Amino acid sequence: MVGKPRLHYFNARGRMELIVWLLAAARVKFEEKFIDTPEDLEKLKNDGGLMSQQVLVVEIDGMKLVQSRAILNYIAAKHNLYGKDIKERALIDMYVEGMADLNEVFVIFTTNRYFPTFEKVLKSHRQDYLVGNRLSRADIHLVELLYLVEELDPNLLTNFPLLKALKARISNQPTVKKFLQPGSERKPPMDKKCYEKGMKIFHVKQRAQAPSTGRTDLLKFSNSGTLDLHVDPDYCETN
Ligand SMILES: N[C@@H](CCC(=O)N[C@@H](CS)C(=O)NCC(=O)O)C(=O)O
Repeated sequence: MVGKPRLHYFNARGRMELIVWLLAAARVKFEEKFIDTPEDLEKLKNDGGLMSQQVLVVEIDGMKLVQSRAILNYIAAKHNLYGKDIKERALIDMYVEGMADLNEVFVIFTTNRYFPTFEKVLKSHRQDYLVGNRLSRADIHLVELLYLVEELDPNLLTNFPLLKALKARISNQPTVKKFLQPGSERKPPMDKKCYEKGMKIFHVKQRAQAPSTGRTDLLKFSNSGTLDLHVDPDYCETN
């Protein structure tokens, strides 16, 4: 019998968070092996199986998969969260790619360009989900982002009633509801301590200048030490 998927990453949201959301929504139990030190990362690299010496890694169904998008595709296809045919899949891919863009840009851009787009999609068909009137990875991805954006500013969804309704609907699905309870594998926003630990593990150099499209220039810590915006995974610029 094939065991539970095993997720290797450091103990933070980063690139793994969406995979964790998707597995939880699909009611899949999994194990997490956290990379806590630079030595843990070295060990993973030396064990082989890392295509380009980068993590994350997910051991699943006898495979060692890397590349977060490939992993998300696999999980979505396996658990029926990827549309009923290739046309629905194309729509899901289109939305998911939009959401990936959305992850890379500033909040103001997000609310001005992308939120109206998804609000319009929901308005156009008046269905409960983005595609095919049933839950797909696109809904999970969008709701994860809505939570993230609301952490930054609870008012950002004010003008998007259908997005808010989607968020409430998905959050009420039993699997997601459970995942949103304290004590689940869902990670908290990154704080300064966690950020610095990640920098150390991945030998990341802080960029003096924020990239024009990245979110790193918004990496400000509040007095409580909480990050105002989560770290753009592409921020990992190694020595
Ligand atoms: N496209 C890859 C990117 C993976 C990636 O950039 N991983 C970073 C951590 S966030 C890493 O492994 N950095 C260490 C290194 O490059 O040596 C994915 O989506 O999984």
